[in-house]
Amino acid sequence: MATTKTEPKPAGAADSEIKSAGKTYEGLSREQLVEAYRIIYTSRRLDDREIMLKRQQKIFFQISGAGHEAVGVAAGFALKPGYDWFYPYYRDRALCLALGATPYEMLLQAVGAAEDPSSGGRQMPSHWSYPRLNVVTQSSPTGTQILQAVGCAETGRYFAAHPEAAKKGTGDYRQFRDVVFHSDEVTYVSLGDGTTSEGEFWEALNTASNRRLPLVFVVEDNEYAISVPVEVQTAGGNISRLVAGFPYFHFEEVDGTDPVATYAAFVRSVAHCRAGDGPAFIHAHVIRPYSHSLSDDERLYRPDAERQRDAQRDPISRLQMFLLREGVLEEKGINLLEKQVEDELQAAVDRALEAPPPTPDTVTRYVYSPDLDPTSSAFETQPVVAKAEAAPTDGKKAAPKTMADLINATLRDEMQRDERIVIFGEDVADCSREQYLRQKMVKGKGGVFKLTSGLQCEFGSDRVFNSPLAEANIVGRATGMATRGLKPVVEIQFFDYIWPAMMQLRSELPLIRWRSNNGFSAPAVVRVAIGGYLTGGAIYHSQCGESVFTHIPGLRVVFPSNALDAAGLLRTAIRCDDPVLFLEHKRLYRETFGRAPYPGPDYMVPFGKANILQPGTDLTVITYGAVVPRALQAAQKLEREHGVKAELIDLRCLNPFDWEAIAASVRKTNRAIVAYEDTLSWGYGAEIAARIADQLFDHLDAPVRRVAAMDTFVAYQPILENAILPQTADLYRAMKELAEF
Ligand SMILES: Cc1ncc(C[n+]2csc(CCOP(=O)(O)OP(=O)(O)O)c2C)c(N)n1
Ligand SMILES: [Mg+2]
Repeated sequence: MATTKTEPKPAGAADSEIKSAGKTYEGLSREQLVEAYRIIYTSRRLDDREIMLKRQQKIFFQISGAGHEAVGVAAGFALKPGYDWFYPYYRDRALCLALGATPYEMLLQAVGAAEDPSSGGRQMPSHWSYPRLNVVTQSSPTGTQILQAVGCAETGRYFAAHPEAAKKGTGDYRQFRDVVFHSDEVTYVSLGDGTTSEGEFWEALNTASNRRLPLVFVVEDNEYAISVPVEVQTAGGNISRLVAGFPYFHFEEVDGTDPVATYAAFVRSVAHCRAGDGPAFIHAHVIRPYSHSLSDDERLYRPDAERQRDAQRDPISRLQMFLLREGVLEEKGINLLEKQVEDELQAAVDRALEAPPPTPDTVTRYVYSPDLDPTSSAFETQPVVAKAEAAPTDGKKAAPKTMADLINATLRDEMQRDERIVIFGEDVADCSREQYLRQKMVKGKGGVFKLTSGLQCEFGSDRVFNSPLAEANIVGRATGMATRGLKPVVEIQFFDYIWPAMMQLRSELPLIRWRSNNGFSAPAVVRVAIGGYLTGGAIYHSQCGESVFTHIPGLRVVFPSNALDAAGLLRTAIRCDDPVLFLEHKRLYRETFGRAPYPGPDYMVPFGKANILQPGTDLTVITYGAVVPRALQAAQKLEREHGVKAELIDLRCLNPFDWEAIAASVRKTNRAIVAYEDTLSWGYGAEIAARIADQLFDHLDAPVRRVAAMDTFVAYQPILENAILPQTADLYRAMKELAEF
């Protein structure tokens, strides 16, 4: 940042520049000030160009960074592209330009070109993603980037403490995940004033503070969220006042239309973060000289007088005046610079308009990893049962393990094998107050179902730890971590409480790869305890709802019914390169059904391969999860009593699912039932039934039936619970009727 007198004089520099060469402005040299003006001006004029293109219907959307440019330039100068990490929002055009993105690259996104480096024509303009600069793919839901930035900041710290973990591994996702980190790296995240109303913002502040993360929060306060003014969003109208109580923060409140003052605020904030003292919060007061976007007309809710008042603080005219006043540039120099920018932009627009669009045959590319296919035979291994367990010397066979045991063992084995795995969630640690464990005062908890028991004690508190009671926090941070090469295996305590994380699960985690055109990816594992049949679980500890998640492209959804499958599928989930929702039925955790000996540390089951639990010829039952043992009982009774042989298919994996196995079976039996625990209507079975009707119509001798829960909630009283959830008797009845049809 230091000025050197030997640097060439910028084009059009004033003569007085020679006299004051070497003078700096809060550390910014005169050359940097000229550069700042070039970027700010480029940013604004690029917005103007896009607005024109939109009006000519040559691009399809526009949202500007107008009025916010000085903040972007200040941040870009204070931070290092390709070294620090960036979670900007749509107004950060000037930041991205300052970091090294080009106007041409931005225009490629505006026209939706195949070569658009941010998304390959998949996202709207101003949804920044530049892997080479460490600018991480951004989306449209306001505020989802903030918790991911927390995870990103945590990752840099983790790798600094575990440098070995950053090395490439073999036989799993690590082959395709190069890790770069710096022990003093800083993460930048920005948002608008309106977005401070999102709960995830507060969750992020809390964790950043609690963990003293090197994370700079930047609130770009233009006093409006579309038409809603700041005093409606923020109690008292000033966000700085509300956040002031968070410990370890460095706080700045600054006029964000003044690049020099804003730069100084960034320099102090970044120094605080780099030194490891904690996060920083910069509240930058900016203006919004244009409407929210081209779909908005601000004259409907802002009077002229207010807009004129804002215009007085326009960062372009302010910096222009400053340069003239300080003698950095004369009018001639400014005109020359502006002309250069206009010429460059014209050339960039002309080129971008010629750029070919993506072809429709590419649309499914990068929904999942192109590198590692979890359905492939690479993920198919045989169980290796230790001799001592199979044929012990004392003659007594070791007791087979429960699903809970084998999930715990798989987590342990994988953590041993892969130092990039971190586990967090509510209550998953043995004991957050480590001293109690050290002094052997307590045994430790390790999860409300004890699935993570002993892992903190074995692998340390930076690899297994409790999260706050906030599900978006868990999934958002995991997404940020996975984007940078860690393998978070997080736990949602009850499926019933997954919904606060829904925005992250629906719109972020599974989309990172597709929306960035494979620029980034986030192969995290989210383990969730799901399901009913608990006798007293009631509404809020018994829910299913898996079809909500199988409806999300990009997310693998797994639902094992027995201990061995749980171990094999969880290992595949951890080693694969896609995000996975791993559903664990609470009722099956310790069930006698489906116990198995420990299958060894490399046992894997590929995704999308069903298990034919029982072969049959008369009808096909397609099911999964806790309905599997119930369907098995019903099928056995039916065979005993009526000689009907039902073929029982345990899907094991719901997305992808094993259509081949279903089709082969229905072609043989000509009758099909889809049985699942979730409510009947619009459930997982609807898709399977529709496909059978659509593609196997000629093979059917009877209508496709479904057996599922009633379309209501699971009640507390066991009499009601039994009536609501599908029971063995219901399955038996349906199977018998179908066989007789
Ligand atoms: C979760 C969510 N809700 C609503 C929207 C629609 N929306 C887009 S931008 C915006 C206003 C954002 O205001 P602010 O955070 O102040 O940022 P600014 O646009 O003013 O820079 C809204 C409501 C959205 N994108 N995401
Ligand atoms: Mg705003």
